[in-house]
Amino acid sequence: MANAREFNFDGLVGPSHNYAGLSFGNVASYNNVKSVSNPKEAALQGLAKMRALASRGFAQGVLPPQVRPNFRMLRSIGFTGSDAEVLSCAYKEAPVILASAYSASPMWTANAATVSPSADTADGRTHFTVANLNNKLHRSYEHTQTARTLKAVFFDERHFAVHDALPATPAFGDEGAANHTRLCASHGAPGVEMFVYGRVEFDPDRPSPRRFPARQTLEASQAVARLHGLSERRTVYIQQDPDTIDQGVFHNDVIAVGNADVLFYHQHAFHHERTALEPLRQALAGVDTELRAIRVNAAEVSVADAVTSYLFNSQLLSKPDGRMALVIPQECQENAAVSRYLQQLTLSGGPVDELISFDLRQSMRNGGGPACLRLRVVLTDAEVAAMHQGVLMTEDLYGALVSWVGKHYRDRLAPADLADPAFAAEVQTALEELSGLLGFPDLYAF
Ligand code: SUG
Repeated sequence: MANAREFNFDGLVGPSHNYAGLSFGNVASYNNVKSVSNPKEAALQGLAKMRALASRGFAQGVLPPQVRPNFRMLRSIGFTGSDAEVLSCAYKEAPVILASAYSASPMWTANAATVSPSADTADGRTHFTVANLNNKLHRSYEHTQTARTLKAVFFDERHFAVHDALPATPAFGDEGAANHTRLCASHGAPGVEMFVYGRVEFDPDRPSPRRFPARQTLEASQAVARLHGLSERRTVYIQQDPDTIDQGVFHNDVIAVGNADVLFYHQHAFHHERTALEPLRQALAGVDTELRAIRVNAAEVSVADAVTSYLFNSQLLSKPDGRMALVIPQECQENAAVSRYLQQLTLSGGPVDELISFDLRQSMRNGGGPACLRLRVVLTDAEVAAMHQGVLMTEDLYGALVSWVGKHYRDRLAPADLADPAFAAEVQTALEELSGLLGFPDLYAF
């Protein structure tokens, strides 16, 4: 078994981070519509998390933001003339669509792709399928640049396969790693890949949410497993509880997180909870692993508290001593039920013995917690050596990115600022400089 480590690739928050209420079904996004954002603070909060975890010895990388605004999208729906004219007409006629063209949503890299490490795949390569994110306009065009970025980072086809997004149609709604968890004895060993879906396109008898959309389909999850060459015995599909989606749990990573042999989840995470995890237990038995389940009862933490605190959108990280740290947003400590629960969790003698808390308020106000901000990629030493090195987090890179943010980012962005052509030019200048900084001259197709 090869020596392998889990890397977390966090999305660097882009200069146009704003609150536009674009994600129906995501309570925070909806509640903060049109409030003034602070892109500089957002980027620095994200970088502080990356740096703190890297300095603790957790393997950490960064994925760059995308070009904004998306003029191609705006022109494709009939806005014409100079760039300045496109912006001003879009602002007057369709401000929500303009905000969509400016969204910094690629920061939530848990939605960039689904990743299967080489220990799990038929051809022994690490496979990525870029998520189509077709449920929301502002996320539906991320995949083009995401594929370009992942192909640039994981360019060596002897080790990596980056698949383009699935067909962008409701049957294949795919939100990437936010609905995928890998359980295993250790990161380098063959694992069981658990796909969690919200609905089934071709089975009308299956329950689905009534109020909010289910973004991930079973058909999409199965397609990803096929593309990656996963073994049937080590792949399980579990349905999310539709009532929980209707309470604002728009991705499974808002209600469950797994790491190694531990699954930390809420009582109401899965449909038919009593039997839902049986296939997972059985598949794990096939790799001589027993599931360590940490089930949180609704009486201890309600679904509403889980949604406001983002308790389960935490990162569960293995430490060298075999114990685990839970990386939480500070909102968890501000919620009485959740902070009580967490205190008892760390003292219980179970796998989690440490909490690491971050202020990620800017991202949280759009419904993005610590786990949304990162894409996990398990890599062997040979694979690490074969990837682009410029995205690995070091003190030098951290320092360079902090100065870059300081130079280019605004500390206040209101909806009307999106109509200003000077702002569009500022974003472009910033990204041109960033691609040099990360050692990627052709990262963007401006
Ligand atoms: O897709 N919010 C994102 C949050 C993604 C969270 N990711 C995970 N759970 N893995 C979404 O709903 C809000 C943008 C706005 O409203 O301006 C937004 O896209």
